[in-house]
Amino acid sequence: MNPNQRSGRSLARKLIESRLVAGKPVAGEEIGVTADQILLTDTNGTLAFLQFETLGFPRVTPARVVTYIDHNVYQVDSRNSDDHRYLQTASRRYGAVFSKPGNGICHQVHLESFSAPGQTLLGTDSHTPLCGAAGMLAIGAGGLDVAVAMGGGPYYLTMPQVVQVRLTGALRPWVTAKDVILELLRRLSVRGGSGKIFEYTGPGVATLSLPQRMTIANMGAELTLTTSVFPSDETTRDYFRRLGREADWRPVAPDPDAEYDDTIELDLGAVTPLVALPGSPDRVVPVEEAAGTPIGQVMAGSCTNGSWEDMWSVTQVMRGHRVHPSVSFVVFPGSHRILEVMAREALVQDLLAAGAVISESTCGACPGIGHVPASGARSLRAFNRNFPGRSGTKDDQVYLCSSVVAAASALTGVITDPRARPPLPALVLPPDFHASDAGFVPPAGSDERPEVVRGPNIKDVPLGEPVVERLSAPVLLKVGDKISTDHISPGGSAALVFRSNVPAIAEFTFKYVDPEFVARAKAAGRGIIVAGELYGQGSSREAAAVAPMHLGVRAVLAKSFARIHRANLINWGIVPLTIDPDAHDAIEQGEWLTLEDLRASLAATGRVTIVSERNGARYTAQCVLTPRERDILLAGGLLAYTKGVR
Ligand code: MIC
Ligand code: SF4
Repeated sequence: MNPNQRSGRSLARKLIESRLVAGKPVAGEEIGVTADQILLTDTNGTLAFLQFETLGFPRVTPARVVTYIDHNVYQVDSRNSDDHRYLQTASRRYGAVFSKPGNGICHQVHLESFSAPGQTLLGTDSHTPLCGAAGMLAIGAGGLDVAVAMGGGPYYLTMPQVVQVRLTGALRPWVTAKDVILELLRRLSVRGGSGKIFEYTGPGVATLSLPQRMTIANMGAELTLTTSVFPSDETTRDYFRRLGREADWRPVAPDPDAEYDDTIELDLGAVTPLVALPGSPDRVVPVEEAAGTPIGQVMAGSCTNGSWEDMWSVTQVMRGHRVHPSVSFVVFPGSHRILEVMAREALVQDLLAAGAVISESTCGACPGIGHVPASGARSLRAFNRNFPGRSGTKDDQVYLCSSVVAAASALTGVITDPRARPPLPALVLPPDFHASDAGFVPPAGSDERPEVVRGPNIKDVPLGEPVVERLSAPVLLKVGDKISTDHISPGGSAALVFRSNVPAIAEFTFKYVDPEFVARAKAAGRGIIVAGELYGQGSSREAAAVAPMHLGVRAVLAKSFARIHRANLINWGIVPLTIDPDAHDAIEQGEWLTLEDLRASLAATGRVTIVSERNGARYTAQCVLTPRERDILLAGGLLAYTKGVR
């Protein structure tokens, strides 16, 4: 081989290099990429748009920005509606398409209506990687990072390792794409994808439909992956044709001799139906082990399993049968388009006849909005997350599974292995997914200046404080491993309604972990949190950083951090310090710690000395920052930094 010839490039690398504006694409180094497309939701997106305005941008720069009203759709009073009206008027004014409530869940709708192989997508939601199923580089981020990208700035991230997941074989009857991603969670745990992109390769890829790829790419978020990517091939093209968007399709693929940082082999034919036990998406067992467990509630849909294919397979199982008397069975189609096609193809009537409740196309029960389980009841969900309390019930027991396990169990009232049933008929795709586009509102022209309406629920965006030279503060809370953003800032309608109102949402901080936390933080004025591995896993919600910041939290000492949450902490001026397990064991809740020479240490080596006021013990903590991150953090976060340099 010619020694100057470069080795083949992975698809992920090609996508990154095509939009690279800063840094070198070497794993572990900071890079900046531009976003061709942006998606915003009605939870994190509200703060993101407020921040976009605070930063003073005149109009969005990327060619396609879409605001989705999909999470906070059930309104019990005017507060969500206030936020929706703000988002609708801000979208119109600043150049974003607006997707109305009920038009569908952002990821599903975005894939159907806007995804474009070869382009980049940044979203205010952690499941943005779903569009990686169509050959996009699709990444979830916190609201401030998205606000900057909306103004045309780069999105900065650490160049991930690119791991190929080599698929062979084909799925057997009753085994689904959901079982594939649950199998990866079983093998690798929720930490397994940290700092990585999974690129799916091998002959098994061609056996997976586009919706199956969507499920896998979507739920890669639960592995803490930066994103997942599939090639765009003839299967993708066929789906785009049915969507009426073949013109947006183009092939993208890795080079045949592409090099990867690592390889995972996965035989699709060896995967079996799986269930995640309550508490974490990686507590995965074969369905046989959970079979027979009584359940009071079954849910199918969400951004993970809300596709046409999921709805079709659920209907095949339900047709001609009745939901078990002790079960409440609710179906959340991923988009209005899917619901419209379900009506056209006569799926709706079969589901209704079986006793299923068909919800509006929204996130609904997934982040705890509506259909909250009774206390002590078990809920089986073809969704993606089951962090404690997320359903809206304290001490909830949420199991995760595929759509067909959900449907089979809805009929029996217990978790059921569907493999005893005759196989489903072969999937029939409708000839086209043509549907009304009445759910989209286009932006105003750039020469128009329509009014932006802020209702009383919209409060000012707070500003972080510069990092102090010497931080002396109590440990407000000590927690263990895998604390998710659902633990820090819970879902549920009571809390989610305050995403544009930081003082109000701060009252919910760590509600299910320690109901006294907020009072303790307020009394102390300043404080520190001590945590274990993967602190802040899960969602991209900024509330999990900005609310603690509002309550005086100035540093988090953790064994490790999840990517998006670490970025959110820096963007809000909270110092994310890594400590070793011995320090975690030794430090006690309630004791005072002093972080000596904090500013100077962050500016120099990133090595910070911590002294226990209780017993004089000294620990070393580490905060490895890029120069950009360091300047932002020291200034008190991105808004404070931007104000300072203007
Ligand atoms: C989630 O699934 O946890 C959410 C609700 O969609 C969040 C977004 C949010 O909390 O605003 C996410 O995934 O990022
Ligand atoms: Fe909505 Fe649930 Fe998907 Fe989050 S995971 S975007 S709450 S459906």
